[in-house]
Amino acid sequence: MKIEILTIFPGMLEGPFGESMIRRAVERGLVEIEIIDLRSFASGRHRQVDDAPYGGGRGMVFKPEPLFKAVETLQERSGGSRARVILLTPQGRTFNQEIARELSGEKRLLLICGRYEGVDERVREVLVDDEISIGDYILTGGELAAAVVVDAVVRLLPGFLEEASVAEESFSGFLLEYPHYTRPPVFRGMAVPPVLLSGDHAAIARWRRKQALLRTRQRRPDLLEKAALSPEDRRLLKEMKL
Ligand code: 9D3
Repeated sequence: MKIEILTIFPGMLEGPFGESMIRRAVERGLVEIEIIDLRSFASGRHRQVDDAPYGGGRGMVFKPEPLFKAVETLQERSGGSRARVILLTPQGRTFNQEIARELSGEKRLLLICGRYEGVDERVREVLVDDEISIGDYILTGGELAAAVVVDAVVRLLPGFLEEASVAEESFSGFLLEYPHYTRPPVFRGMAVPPVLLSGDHAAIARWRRKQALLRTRQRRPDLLEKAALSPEDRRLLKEMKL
């Protein structure tokens, strides 16, 4: 996969991709990530990318020319394949694992990081395939949102995770995790649940499933409705309601 990211603040993205697991994925050739300064497509002495909104009002709006030039240049430069163009904006559909999965199937993504009050509407109409928000809170721009999207998508690329863990993730739907423990067996008087030390793998699996179900019901009942529950799961939950 190739991911291109258009931004007026390239420095905000270099950190997240120059570290950790995403960097490993780049080094292993699973993905190529290119951060492109939108200003390099702006003309004039000031390389202006934004301007005041027609009709008045606060703030600034991304001008159409640099974005058209950038997107058209990037699309044409890799002849043949066309990138899916995604605008990061508070007005987009809310990002989730299903969207991450959908995007992980693309050959090329071109992410545009919004800023200010937004982009000229003609950009949205002509250039953009998809608009994504990462949630209902206000950021200063789309850069961190782009980093979130890239992180979630790249870890789904073939070869990043063990195939088994990806399959497990999609199978379990979205239960919250069971509680985890590691050594020591007693820490400041707090003991690890004995079943985890029992060596009885079936009993451990049952205990973990039950904890995951209870935790999900308590904290995120909305997720429980979408989860694939077995008859045994439903029995456990019913039992724990009494
Ligand atoms: C003045 C009204 N604001 C809408 C609530 C306008 C506005 C706020 C924040 C316009 C742009 C921004 C910058 N945010 C993003 O570009 C952004 C974002 C976000 O703020 N939250 C969640 N996801 C995203 S994706 C891009």
